[in-house]
Amino acid sequence: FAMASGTALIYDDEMTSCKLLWDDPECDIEVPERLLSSYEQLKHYHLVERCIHVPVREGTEEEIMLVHSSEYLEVVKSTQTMNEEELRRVSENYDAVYFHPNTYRCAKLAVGATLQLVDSVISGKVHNGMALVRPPGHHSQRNAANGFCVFNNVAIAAQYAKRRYGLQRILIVDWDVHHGQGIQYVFEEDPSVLYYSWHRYEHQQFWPLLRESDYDAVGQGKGKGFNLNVPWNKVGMGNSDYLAAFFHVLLPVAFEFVPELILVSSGYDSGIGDPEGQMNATPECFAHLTHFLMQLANGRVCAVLEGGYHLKSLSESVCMTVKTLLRDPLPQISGEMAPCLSAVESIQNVRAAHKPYWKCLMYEEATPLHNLSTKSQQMMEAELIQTSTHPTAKQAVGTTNSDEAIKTDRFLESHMKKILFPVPPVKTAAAIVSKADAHLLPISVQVEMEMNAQELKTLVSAFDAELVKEEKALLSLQNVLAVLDKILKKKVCNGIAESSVASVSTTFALKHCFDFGLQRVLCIVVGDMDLELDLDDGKILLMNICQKQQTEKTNSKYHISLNWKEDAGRNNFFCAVLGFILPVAYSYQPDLMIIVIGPNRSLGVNAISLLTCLLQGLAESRILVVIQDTEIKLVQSVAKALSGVSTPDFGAYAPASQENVFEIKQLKDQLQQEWKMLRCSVKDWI
Ligand code: Q9C
Ligand code: ZN
Repeated sequence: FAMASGTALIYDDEMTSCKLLWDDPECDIEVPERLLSSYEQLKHYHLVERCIHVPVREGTEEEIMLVHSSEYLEVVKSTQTMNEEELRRVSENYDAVYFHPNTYRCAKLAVGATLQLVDSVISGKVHNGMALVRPPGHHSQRNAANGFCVFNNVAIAAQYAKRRYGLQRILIVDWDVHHGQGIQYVFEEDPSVLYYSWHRYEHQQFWPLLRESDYDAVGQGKGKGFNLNVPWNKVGMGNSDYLAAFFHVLLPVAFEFVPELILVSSGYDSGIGDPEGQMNATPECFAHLTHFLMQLANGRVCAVLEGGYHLKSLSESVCMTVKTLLRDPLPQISGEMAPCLSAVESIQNVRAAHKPYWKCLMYEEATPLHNLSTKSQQMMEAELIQTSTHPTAKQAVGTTNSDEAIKTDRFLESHMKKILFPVPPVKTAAAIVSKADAHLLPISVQVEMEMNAQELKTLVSAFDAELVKEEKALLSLQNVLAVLDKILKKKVCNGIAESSVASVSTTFALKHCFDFGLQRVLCIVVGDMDLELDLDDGKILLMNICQKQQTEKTNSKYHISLNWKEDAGRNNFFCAVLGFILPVAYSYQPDLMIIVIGPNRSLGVNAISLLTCLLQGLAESRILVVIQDTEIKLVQSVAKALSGVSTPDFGAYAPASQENVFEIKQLKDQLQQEWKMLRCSVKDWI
């Protein structure tokens, strides 16, 4: 069967034709330039030409009425012919809304653009895509416009996908900085739509000032457990806070939910420099968020623009999203990887509130924190200042908002130059032992060694004089070196090498990495293998996933041993990957990853592919996979994961065994001081 490929981009100039006609400081940030500058920047990075252009259309009345009342539709329709005076009067009936004579037309196009995207993705014409629309949608309600939103584009799209295609599970991820209360209201009692939103909340002091935006709004009736609110009680949340919320809240629940389609309420007012959000996430953060979502729902991700009011931050973040949808390797995420106390507190609260509804949270301690004393709060804050430097909100002292905005402009200008890198022309290289199997791989490059035999022998004998005499070992080292060399020289992004002596090959490869000048290599070993490595200097972080208890526990913080026995037929390794391996890896920030699959592996093919897929957010996606067994099914599956030709189907979910969960819990407690992204509870802060 042919896998859908390609990324849709939906945009039409006409959606820039509505704008604010009078003075209103509440609404003056929602401008046509939001779309224009995003599209310009996409052109600048040559992303537009790489996407499949899908035309917009108007949403029909019937489609709009999947969410809105006919009375409200008539009100919006009536604004087409109004004069300014009348437009002002209608606008005043709603909170933070303006109407323009073209608003109705634009709002219908915004709905239609969103539905065109959904049609393209579900029909398999494209794999994923983005719709750049105005006006935004997520605040609008059955009978009301609200917060610049007229028709609820994403909510309509979810209803449409259910009706037209019979979808049974849709995930809506709302990463806009505001709570999409409009979406929450539509699906509150609906277990077929899982709604996730994080938002600036500040204990209900931030707009829209609603009690029901807090973490304890979990859904109602049959929909209990299908509404996930992560309220941010402080401004200044950044990359590590957002990633922590993904690792510890959204992703475990989403993997358990098994969505068939993902709609993203893709607002970028949660990004750095935004005047509304006052948060600190840099554009590449959105690449990482997008990448994680692409591992679900067979990669069917539809991103639909909501907010985002700092033009430079908005447009760079839009580009990061589209670039990732196109499957480019990811830029390394910047900043210290440690969520702040307030973020961890919110995360703990949502996890506790959702414990009754999700198996992945069933062993959670049921302690929401709202009753923490001020005293211990203050103690924890003091502790926090010592343990993690966290960007605080920029309180503009003696500066105007526009000074702040220009500062962010300059910051982003140089930041993007630093993080963007030339993308290798080929993504995946492979060196496999039996050439006959090469055609079974979903990739075209079978790597040939560039180094001649003599050079190789010199290199190997410097490493181990005995090895040179062994034909088979030599071939293995050659395989590994050939692929590694291509990765280090950035001719490919990642690769796979078969080796009959994985342990020696890995030691050899690591040495080669440091000779090349790498600072940090994350080495994940699956199976039983003894690697003789010097782990004191922190240049290697060795994580061993094996079945048998490691007898002598090393005391190096750079050696982590995870005992994991995958129960037959159970698909539950993702709780280890999300709750443990990824947080540690993101805390470490490697320059390269080596995954070694040795003998007696305790993980199945699916689990290994999952690991390979999810780790691609790190080290600019540079991964070398060394496989000892010549097991073509495993090689094929890993090659697929690396090249991203298809998102592996991880199968139906089953909860992890109690032993496995406790193993993770224990390791988390033990290691969260060192690897701070592991934090999802504040108990050890007290
Ligand atoms: N004094 C979106 O981002 N601000 N809408 C109201 C009240 C309204 C944001 C301030 C912000 C609406 C799609
Ligand atoms: Zn917003």
